[in-house]
Amino acid sequence: MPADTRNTKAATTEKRFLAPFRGEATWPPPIWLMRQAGRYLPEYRATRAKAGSFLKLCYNPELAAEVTLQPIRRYGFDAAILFSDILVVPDALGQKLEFLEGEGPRLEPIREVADLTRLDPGMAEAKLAPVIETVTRIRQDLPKETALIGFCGAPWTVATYMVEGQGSSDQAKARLWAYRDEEGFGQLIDILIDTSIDYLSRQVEAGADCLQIFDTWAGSLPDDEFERWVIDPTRRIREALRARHPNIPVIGFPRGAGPSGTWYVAETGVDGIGCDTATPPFMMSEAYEDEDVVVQGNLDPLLLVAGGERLDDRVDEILELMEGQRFIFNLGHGIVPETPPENVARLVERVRKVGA
Ligand code: 1CP
Repeated sequence: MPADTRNTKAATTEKRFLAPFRGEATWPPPIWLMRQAGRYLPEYRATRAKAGSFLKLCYNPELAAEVTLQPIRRYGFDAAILFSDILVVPDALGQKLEFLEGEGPRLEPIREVADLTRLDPGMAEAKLAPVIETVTRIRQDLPKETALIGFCGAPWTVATYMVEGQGSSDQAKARLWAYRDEEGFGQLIDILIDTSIDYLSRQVEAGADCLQIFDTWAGSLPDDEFERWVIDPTRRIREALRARHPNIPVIGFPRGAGPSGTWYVAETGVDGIGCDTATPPFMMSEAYEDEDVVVQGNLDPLLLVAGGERLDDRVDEILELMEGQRFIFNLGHGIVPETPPENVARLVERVRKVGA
């Protein structure tokens, strides 16, 4: 669809993706997908093989920029997301990270306050320099109508990997440390808050237009702990970024937060709320109406594997539900490697057809 047939409000902003953050319910909604660069794309697999390993790919500015741009070339999403991983932050702090083929990340666990001496926050800026260089390169090569999203993991979620030493289903070791030694665990969270503020600021200075904070394991905490380890750190990051870069919107993704999502939005001051797959329709369309926030979400990534009419029907339902609101179409979690690339094309085409 040529740009001049889009609604006039959208045409007033150069990057359609940013329109909802300026108060415009632009339609069709902007679209990007979490993990839009990844193993489901053959060109990603080829570039990753060239890099040698996933982590080497993350630290190679030329190749990381290339995989960031691949889904933009293929699908013309309204936003690109920096190709990296939330776990480069612990790696940069000095906690050795590896990705085992087919198994996921492994870190030398940090289990108590004494282990924090193994971290060296002073090293982080230099170690993350290649990621910032990636942002600079993406910015140079990205079409000017495409926004660039920078990101980091939220302190709570990153801490769960640092404490477990790998992914886990219940984040029990981090939760237990936080109960047994709130002050000590708080020191780890403080290090992550400070490092994340600097890291995100530098992504903005290198060209990011928007930031997303991934709190994948926000849903494992009861309310007091949710406030202490999810809301409070995110609010501190949000406030510090506002002071440094007042016009850069921040999207929070507190996966699994359920009804606490509205509390999270009200207290953290995020500009956008990423809704997970389980967020019910009434919450998507009504719960955030009184908050000054852009809603993003929440198609089930498995519908993108299934494809066909089930996919089409659900896409239509989400679009009908959210029409007239400040909305960004996305998945409720990341694309899975089994996704047929043609189903992604089908989704993008269907979203772009509404209101055309
Ligand atoms: O084999 C491969 O090529 C590695 C697969 C992969 C990819 C493509 C991993 C390993 N990370 C990524 C990229 C990635 N990770 C991005 C890139 C931008 C994008 O296209 O979206 C982003 C934003 C992330 C963020 C990330 N990493 C999160 C938060 C979001 C989420 O998915 O919940 C988390 C929890 C991670 C950790 C991680 N990285 C990779 C794996 C397999 C995991 C999960 C580990 C586990 O819990 O078991």
